[in-house]
Amino acid sequence: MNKYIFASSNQNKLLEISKQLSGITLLSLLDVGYYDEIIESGSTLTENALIKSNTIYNKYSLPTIADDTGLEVYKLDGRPGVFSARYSGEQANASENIKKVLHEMKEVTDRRARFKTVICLKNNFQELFFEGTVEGLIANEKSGDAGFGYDPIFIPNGCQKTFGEMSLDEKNKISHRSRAIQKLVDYLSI
Ligand code: ITT
Repeated sequence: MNKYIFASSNQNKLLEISKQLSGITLLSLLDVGYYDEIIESGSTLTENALIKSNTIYNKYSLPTIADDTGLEVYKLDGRPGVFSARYSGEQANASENIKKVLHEMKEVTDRRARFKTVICLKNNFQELFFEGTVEGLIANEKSGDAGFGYDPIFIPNGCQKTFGEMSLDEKNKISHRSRAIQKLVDYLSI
């Protein structure tokens, strides 16, 4: 009964949330044999999280959890935000996206930014959303190769190093995603 699908093709996300969600059976898209791309056509993180969870729920009729995350840089008016995955182009990879942010931030002294995660839980009677954020700064250059995505350029407030220089456990103690997932854990009482 306690089976949920995690509607993400990002294995790093799965790795990050697995421990916190050890009270349920979490199936990945690989586990259920879903290999198609889900088009994230929403204009907000919430809309995209809903698109992902609806797509998978409608196919498998199992409770589904989806995650949409963005990096919001204050001086870039909240960009890359909902466009984080394809910031430097449709097929962009993490290092190209990082390069673009660092370039845009070259002369900028106010380096405040935050990560935001919206988790959507979709089951047969409801859609619920759980949000988590972490505030920090954009580093002057990349540092560390742990984590994924924009981790090497994000220094959370109160820390002297980037997420890219942290172990999984260190990142999970303070991350946007772990905060959002904790709200889900509390809701599910698991
Ligand atoms: P799914 O949609 O399949 O879940 P995705 O990697 O496309 O996987 P998002 O759309 O939520 O997920 O991610 C938007 C971008 O933000 C993408 O480039 C990620 O690499 C990056 N990102 C997401 N979470 C991150 C995190 O915790 N640390 C650093 N970068 C992150």
